[in-house]
Amino acid sequence: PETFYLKDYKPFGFEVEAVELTFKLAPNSTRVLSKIRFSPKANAADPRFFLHGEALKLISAKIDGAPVTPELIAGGLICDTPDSPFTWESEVEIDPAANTALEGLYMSSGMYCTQCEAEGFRKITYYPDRPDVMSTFSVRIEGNEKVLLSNGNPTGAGEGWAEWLDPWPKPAYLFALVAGDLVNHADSFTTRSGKDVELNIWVRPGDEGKCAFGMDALKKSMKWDEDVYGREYDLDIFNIVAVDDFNMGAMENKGLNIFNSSCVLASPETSTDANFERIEAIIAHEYFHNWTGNRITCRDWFQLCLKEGLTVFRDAQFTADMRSEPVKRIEDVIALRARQFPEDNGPLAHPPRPEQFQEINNFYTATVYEKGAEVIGMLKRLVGDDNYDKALDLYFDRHDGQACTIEDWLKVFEDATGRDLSQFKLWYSQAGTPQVTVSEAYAGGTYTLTLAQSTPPTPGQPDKAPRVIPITIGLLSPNGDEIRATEVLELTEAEQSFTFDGLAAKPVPSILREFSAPVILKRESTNAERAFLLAHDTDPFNRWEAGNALATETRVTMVTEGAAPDAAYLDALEKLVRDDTLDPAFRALVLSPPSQSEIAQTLHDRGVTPDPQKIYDAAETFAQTLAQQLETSLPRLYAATTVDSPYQPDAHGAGLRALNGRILSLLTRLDGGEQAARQYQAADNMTQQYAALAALMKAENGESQSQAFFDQWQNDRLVMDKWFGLQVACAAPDAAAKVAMDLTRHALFDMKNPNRFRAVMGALAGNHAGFHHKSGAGYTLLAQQLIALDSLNPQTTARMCSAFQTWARYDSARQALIRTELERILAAEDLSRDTNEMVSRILQ
Ligand code: HT7
Ligand code: ZN
Repeated sequence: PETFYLKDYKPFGFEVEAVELTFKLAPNSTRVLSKIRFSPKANAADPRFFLHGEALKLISAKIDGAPVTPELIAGGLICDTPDSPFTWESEVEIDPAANTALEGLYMSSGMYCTQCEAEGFRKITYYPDRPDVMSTFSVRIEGNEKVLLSNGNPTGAGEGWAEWLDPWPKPAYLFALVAGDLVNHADSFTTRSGKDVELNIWVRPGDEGKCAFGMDALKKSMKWDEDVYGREYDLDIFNIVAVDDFNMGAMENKGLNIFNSSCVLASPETSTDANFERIEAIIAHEYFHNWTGNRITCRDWFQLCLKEGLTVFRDAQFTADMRSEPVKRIEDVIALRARQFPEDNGPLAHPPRPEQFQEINNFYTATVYEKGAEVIGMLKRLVGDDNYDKALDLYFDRHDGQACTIEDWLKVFEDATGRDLSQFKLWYSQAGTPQVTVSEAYAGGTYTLTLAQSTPPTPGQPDKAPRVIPITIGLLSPNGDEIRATEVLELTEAEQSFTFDGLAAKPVPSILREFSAPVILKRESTNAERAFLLAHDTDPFNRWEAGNALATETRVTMVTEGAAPDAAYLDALEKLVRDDTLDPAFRALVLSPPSQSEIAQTLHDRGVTPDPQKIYDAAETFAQTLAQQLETSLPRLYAATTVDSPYQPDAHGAGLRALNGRILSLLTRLDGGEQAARQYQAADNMTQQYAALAALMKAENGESQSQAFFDQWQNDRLVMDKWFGLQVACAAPDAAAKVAMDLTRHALFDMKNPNRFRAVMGALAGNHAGFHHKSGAGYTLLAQQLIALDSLNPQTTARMCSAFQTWARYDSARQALIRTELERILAAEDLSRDTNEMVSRILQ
């Protein structure tokens, strides 16, 4: 397969002045007519008239009205063209009903919909399908469906047709079309300059009652972007459509966002608090793309983190403002460590701005998104909040309507602040998670902190240069008072010392407050010091971090030495969980153990080969011991955290329910599920119903409730995804693969639906001890399923291959089993480019 390189970028040789598209919809034979005005650029680096096209049946082509016969080549066509501006016309036929890859124009539950990012538009018509080619689009849709939607503003409609005009020049990846018998939840928003915007969420009939929360989130996002970034919406209408079959979460098509129904539909009865929080964040994310992604887009796909990192950063700020800043930060760091750190420290490591790819869909990664956002967080911390605001204003002023690069982005910060960012830029080009080693000295009232940074080699990058790392720090006195408030140290050398004078005693440092940089901090510490920080640190993130470190150390000694759970840690947890002055959401997070996969990574980092079964046993023993220690207080805590008032998906209620759920799971270890069964019976919302079912299933005492759940929800796809996933997630290590396999044979299992496939196979990969069971049954099942899915949906297949990325952590027997399965995938007939690239990289 061809490899594409950042260094090879050449602009397209033609300007595209305007695009006119006509769609004549038919499930197996949709006709797409295009009329495009091109003008050749003077001195073009690449003067070829090459239009991308895939899986298209060319019916006719004309230039300036005269028929032409273009040469069809791999990936598109080339054609001789005049030297002056000309009009290109083509007619192609496509087959949306046969499109199971869910890229281009496809059908989902009887409706037509599109997904064009990154390179799906070329499956709709011949076009320069690259983000630096921007044009206005006018679209006519002919079809019998009740609702016919495209980007921009509506310009006319009649029986069986509708027309749309998007006046804002955009790349083809932002094109969208939806046609179906849909119903809408309508509302409106008045922008700060007084413009009325019509808002709609379009859904399948029956789902109207699940739109109110999403609509409210949309209006909050519109207001927030005006208040915080000064960004106003720029069309007369904003449409959101919910689609059942979708490869990712949602897509920011201009004026017509398309959502995986799991990321927009919500009701108290069918959605958990976590679902509500995620929906709010994704609606905000897609809306924020209107400026960071659509009005200012990417020059090429190597620059993907320009729009994704920034937009993730913006949606995180939004969630922090809507909910709790520390809780959001802790949640994000948990996710970063669970998804991005393994990527950055394994065979799939790549910089936030990769320099080569075979299939760009494989680079919609945690590194591009989440590390991309972390890099922006560091930049903001280094330049300060006011300078960040100045730089962003300059970015919008200078680059509106353009397709930009990371260089453009950094230049704006340099111009706005006068700061040289050449060293900072390494964050965009170097892969791998830096390790920062801390050593300390104290003498004569002066405390000296020495920080040393190094980044392990990653594929293609054996050596790394030191980066600029903002390290936040505060100092506590031995009695727990904060004696130095948070300040930012700029680590720029391989090793650097910082001094703090005038101290009466050796302080306790609180380092990397708010997780100021995506690094691994290495510092000798003791459980006593961690417990001290858990009790006294004024920075909530580092308080949680101290608890997390204690939890990790306890697990590690349980696994490696067969030790009992650390008594001091159990005491600290007990104190914390009973402390009603603390935010319940925070207490729930402190009570949540580090993932078993994370413990496996920690062991590996310390030179110990992780045994997934031992890690599982340690987790079970710890939870059982904690439950026993809390025995007398659990019923009271359970009662005190039970929310009796009518369900509201607000942050406070969600925090209480999260804590209540943790307590219920501990209680279930002692009462065998009595309380959980009562909660299941009484629950009037999905959060409590699901928490009770999960506790019961974990205790292997939930068969009747699982059946009842199925009976109640079998017609609700999204709730059924929960049912499928939960059974695999709760299965014991020796049973998980079998449970998952049986579910793939269930009448409601549908491999073509990515949500359902992920519910089962994603849960298997997430059941650490089950997936890595020594029998290898988990590996075999996943490989079989991925091979079967690849011919239908390469994008989802390739993404799920990352379940194997941590294989080098494990013992040689497991490594051999995984290698066999990866080689089996590679040998599959007609393997997609997507999956081939992923598996080859994992095996390298
Ligand atoms: N910009 C979008 C990324 C995307 C995508 C979305 C849905 C289906 C396939 C997709 N490929 C790429 C989503 C986002 O980051 O907002
Ligand atoms: Zn995005």
